[in-house]
Amino acid sequence: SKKPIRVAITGAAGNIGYALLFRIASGQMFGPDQPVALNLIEIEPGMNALRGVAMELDDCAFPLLTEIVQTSDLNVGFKDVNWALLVGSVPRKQGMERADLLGINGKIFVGQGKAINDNAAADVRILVVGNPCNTNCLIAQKHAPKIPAERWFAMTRLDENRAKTQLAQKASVPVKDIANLCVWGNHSPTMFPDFYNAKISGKPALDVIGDETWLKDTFVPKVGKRGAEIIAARGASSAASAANAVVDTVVSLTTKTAPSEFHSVCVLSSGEYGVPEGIITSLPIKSDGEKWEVVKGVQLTDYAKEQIAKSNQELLDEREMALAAL
Ligand code: NAX
Repeated sequence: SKKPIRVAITGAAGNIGYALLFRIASGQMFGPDQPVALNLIEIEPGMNALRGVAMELDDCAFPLLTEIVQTSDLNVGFKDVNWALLVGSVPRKQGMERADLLGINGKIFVGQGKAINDNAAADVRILVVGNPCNTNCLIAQKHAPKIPAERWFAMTRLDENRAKTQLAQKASVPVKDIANLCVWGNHSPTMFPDFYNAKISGKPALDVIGDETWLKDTFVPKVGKRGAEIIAARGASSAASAANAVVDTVVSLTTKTAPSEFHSVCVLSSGEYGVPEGIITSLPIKSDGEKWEVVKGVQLTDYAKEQIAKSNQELLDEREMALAAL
């Protein structure tokens, strides 16, 4: 029988954790024949709730779930993990400056980076979800010298999925007919969902929608502010859709991407498309099932380049603030 894939999830007792764990344990992340072991990591105040979540996992009797580890000790939590999903982080509270938030989380992600470096399996891959996810990912990566830089990811797939649905609804087509929707930049309201390269039923989205003003002035801000819209309606932030995007991201990185498709993943930039080097920024990515690469030859309009540059400038500023606060 197959060796289980060991997955660490931080913030496992939180909202996203509650929507995510059951999907991993049921086989939706690594497939119906792949056993999984879950290393659930929480801070001390979350450990009680975590015990409850673990009991529920037990009560699902998932055939693929071989083991559940519950811990607040990072060295235990990241021991031998093949994937680390870093979901927990400290949310921004009223009166907290952006720099404070970057500083607090920066310190947390230094510790997590070191613990992953020292304990994880040789093939570990890391996806950061906890915000500010791009900069948190960069800080952790910088503190894990043993782990190749291409194993670090941050999540913009929820933004991609949101953008696809907005285009599908506008064009009155099923969402499966939308392709090549790359979100560029930071996972923040400055990200740019590139509608110019998006395809609707194989045709350029711009031709099908026929309204560039709507795309620029309604679609882009709608995607950027979708998180806030969900909070206003639900009284809590996106959880099931965020967990779904985590599953989608890992599936996209571990299976072969369809020939002309690509997906949005934040990776360490090495200067592709004129993006500054050394930031974790969202780019169009495809995978052969093992290795991923940045898709080449995507044409960017001047407007797109301007928007992407603004979002990447925000990442440079975040990096500076986070490093200054360490
Ligand atoms: P919750 O507050 O429900 O859960 C977070 C959990 O993390 C809590 O149980 C808390 O005890 C735990 N935690 C905090 N610090 C920790 C640490 N240092 N180590 C381990 N656990 C820790 O938040 P939830 O709704 O689950 O969201 C989690 C994170 O995802 C937030 O930072 C949120 O901003 C971010 N999001 C990122 C998205 C993305 O697309 N990249 C979208 C959804 C979400 O907003």
